[in-house]
Amino acid sequence: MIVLLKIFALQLSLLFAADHASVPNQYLVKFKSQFTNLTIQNVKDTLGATEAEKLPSIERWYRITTSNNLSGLKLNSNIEFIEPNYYQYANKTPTDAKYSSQWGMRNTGQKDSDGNKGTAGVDIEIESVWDLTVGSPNVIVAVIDTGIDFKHPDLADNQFINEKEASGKKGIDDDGNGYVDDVSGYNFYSNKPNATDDHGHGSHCAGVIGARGNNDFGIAGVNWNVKMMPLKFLSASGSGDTEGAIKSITYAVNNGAKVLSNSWGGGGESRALKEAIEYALSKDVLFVAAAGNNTENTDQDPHFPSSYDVENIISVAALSNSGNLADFSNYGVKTVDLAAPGVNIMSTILGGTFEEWSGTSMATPFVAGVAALMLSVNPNLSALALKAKILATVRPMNSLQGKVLTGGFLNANGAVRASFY
Ligand SMILES: [Ca+2]
Ligand SMILES: [Ca+2]
Ligand SMILES: [Ca+2]
Repeated sequence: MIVLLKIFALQLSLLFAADHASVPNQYLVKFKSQFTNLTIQNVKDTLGATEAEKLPSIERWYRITTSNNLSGLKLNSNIEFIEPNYYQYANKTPTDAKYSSQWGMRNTGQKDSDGNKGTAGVDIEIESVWDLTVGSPNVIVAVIDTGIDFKHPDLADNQFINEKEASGKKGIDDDGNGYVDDVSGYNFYSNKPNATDDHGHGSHCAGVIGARGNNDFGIAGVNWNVKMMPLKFLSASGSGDTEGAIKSITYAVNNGAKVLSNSWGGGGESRALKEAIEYALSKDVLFVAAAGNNTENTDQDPHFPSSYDVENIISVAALSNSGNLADFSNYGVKTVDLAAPGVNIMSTILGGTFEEWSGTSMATPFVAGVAALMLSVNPNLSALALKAKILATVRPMNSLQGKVLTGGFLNANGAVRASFY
């Protein structure tokens, strides 16, 4: 438990380093273990504080007021730990200009771009998560798709960079991973390092996972901070082959991704592709897959890769803003695990712009993004633990009963709060 809390504390200090407003002149101080029974006067005298109060239940912690500054207080040899008394914010709402269009994040009953009125509260309940974590640059999510346009200003900050290649020599495989100059993912469609997006689909998915949040621009991703690794195996027209998919999966697994977001499918059943997903399982990597857009029961007519019977696959159906299964979405109580927002989803596309798109493709990165948030608070969670917690914390909906395994849709708040242990 101590280890987890320490990790969490570290995350907070990393994540909020840029915007950590605190109560003026106030600090939270922990005295070293030999100081178990200090009086308030002892505390004030030791720290030059004008005021002090013992914090309840946690040992040797005091909140103090002093005009001494933090770096001066840190020199005091009686102190084990000291931090500013940070302001905390309930239900953090980001400043992004298009946030009010993101019904999947906060559904107030607003209309989507087709004029469909939402049902207030049908969202992934993310705002209370952002109070705990907005993600971590230590978590790598692979987007296996048409590439990602990192020239997009809302995506640029969250690009995965392979530092050894970035600081290495052109034409040399500096990190010895078998790929030359793979600075940021790989393009298995053209067999070259540049995995930028020439379609838009991969960038749209990436925006859901990790568009920079709270930057006054565009949208907020599920993660405001994360590293997204683009694996491009789909062309400018959105098609690719099984070989490219397999190479993308194995590259992502071998190069640090813990979550793979797969908004594609529809090919025939492939033993090789299934074994690539089993390889991901063997390396403890989660495989999130779109259930497909054919309005079919995939228990009867399987859709691949989402219908492969491999434990690390989460298969995702699409939910509308009124809380119904999308009319195009596949379903199946054996082969589809849960639903997530997937109709008229506002996200990043080519040219630095934004559009609302629909599909189980759009639902999938919500789940992949929440898995990344879970890893930001507990990097030790296994792929199967991530899956179990995501499935156990869905919000049940009548409209999803008999349609998906859990009978519910993604609940980020439940999933992340279940991730600390
Ligand atoms: Ca390399
Ligand atoms: Ca190189
Ligand atoms: Ca933004």
